[in-house]
Amino acid sequence: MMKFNTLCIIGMGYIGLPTASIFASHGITVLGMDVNSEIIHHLQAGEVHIFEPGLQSLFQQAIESGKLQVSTTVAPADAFIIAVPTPFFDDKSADLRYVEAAAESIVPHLQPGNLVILESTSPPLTTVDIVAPILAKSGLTAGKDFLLAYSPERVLPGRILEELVGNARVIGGVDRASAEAGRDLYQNFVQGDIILTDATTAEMVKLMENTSRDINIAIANEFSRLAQKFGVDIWEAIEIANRHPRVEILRPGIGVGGHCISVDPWFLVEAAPETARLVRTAREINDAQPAFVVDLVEQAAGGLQGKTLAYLGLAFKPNVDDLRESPAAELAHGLETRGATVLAYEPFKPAANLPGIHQVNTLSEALQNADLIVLAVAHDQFKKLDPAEVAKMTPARIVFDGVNAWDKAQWETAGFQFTGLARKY
Ligand code: SAJ
Repeated sequence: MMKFNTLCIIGMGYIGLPTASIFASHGITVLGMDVNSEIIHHLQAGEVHIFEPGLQSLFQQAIESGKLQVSTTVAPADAFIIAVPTPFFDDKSADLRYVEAAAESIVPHLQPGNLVILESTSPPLTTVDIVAPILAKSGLTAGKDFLLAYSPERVLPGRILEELVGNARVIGGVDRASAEAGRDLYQNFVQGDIILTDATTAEMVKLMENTSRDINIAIANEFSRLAQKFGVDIWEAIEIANRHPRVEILRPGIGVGGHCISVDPWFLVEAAPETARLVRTAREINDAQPAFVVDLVEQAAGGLQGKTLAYLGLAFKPNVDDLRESPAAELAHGLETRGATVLAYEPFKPAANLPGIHQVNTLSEALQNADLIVLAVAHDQFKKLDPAEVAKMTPARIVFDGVNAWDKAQWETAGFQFTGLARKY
């Protein structure tokens, strides 16, 4: 079994930072590196720059124990993990510049026997066709002089720390020794099964997981449009259908966001456009969902021109602070484009500075002059709102629940007209 004493993790974001903190808390000396000096500055001051339950205290302990340090430069280590973002360009092709830059930054430090792991979600063949050749600039060959593997991260934002430890982990090596070395590294903290395979299979597995979820949400969203057309309450229909032992329809909503599910399927479409047809269609359906919901809100409001909306939530899903690819932000834009003044309240990120979106700091600021209340994200604190209390804070008497988080009867009792996504009124 290989022993790793030192580890350098490149990218201190949603994956790299929790991973660095966990490794450090298991006795490994970790250097967390990020090219963004502002992030490193915050971390050096002991402040975690993202919201994830339990992360701030785990990070602090790791720093105080001396096992975790952060820096803007890479340093030699027994193993390197690349955990940088893989966004896409306007044409939906994968933007691998961060992955390439991270691999380049390892080159001067790479020593025989080191292990390099790519965690960033990437199109099939990235590890062997892109990362391995860059690392070869060191004069060392992957699978011969050093070990190289792909290990996708599959944690759910909001539950990252539990899932990092508990989830099954896939490690795909460029050869068997690389996969086994990866297992030896992650075994330091992973309690779930560790499954070894080759690098390209591991890349494909990750994309298949998120793509299948995207497709399942797309059918739920399409059902919501059909239900709207036929005057059926989609939530009632799904509940009944899901009593079938082999049916499990997911939740329709205002769209699909985040940095994973709304991005990853494009990597398959881009790699094989003629073949990945269902994948593309599902993406298009989910991307069009905010526009569909704009029409519903417009109907509920009796026109949007000149209306003021108390708009609750901008995050891409409940109880996270992540606004990347957020359908809630897109819906807000769409409503403004139709002439509404949208006062958006996002408790997890009160000052996100999204272009064109007017954010307010408190719920009451959003509510005080509103004509209509729109629930865009089912944060716990919004779910818990008491309609009778809300009624005292606003002149609005119509609510639109885009995510089926509120109880219709309660809002009606409090004097509101209740509308929502594919609801029967
Ligand atoms: N959503 C719906 N309806 C649903 C479920 C989700 O509209 O029934 C929406 C959410 O509101 C959100 C988007 O889909 O906008 C994605 O949310 P999510 O909770 O399904 O997934 P993510 O993006 O937070 O995390 C996913 C997870 N992948 C799978 O469940 C297959 C996670 O395990 C991955 O680690 C993560 O992507 C990633 O990093 O790839």
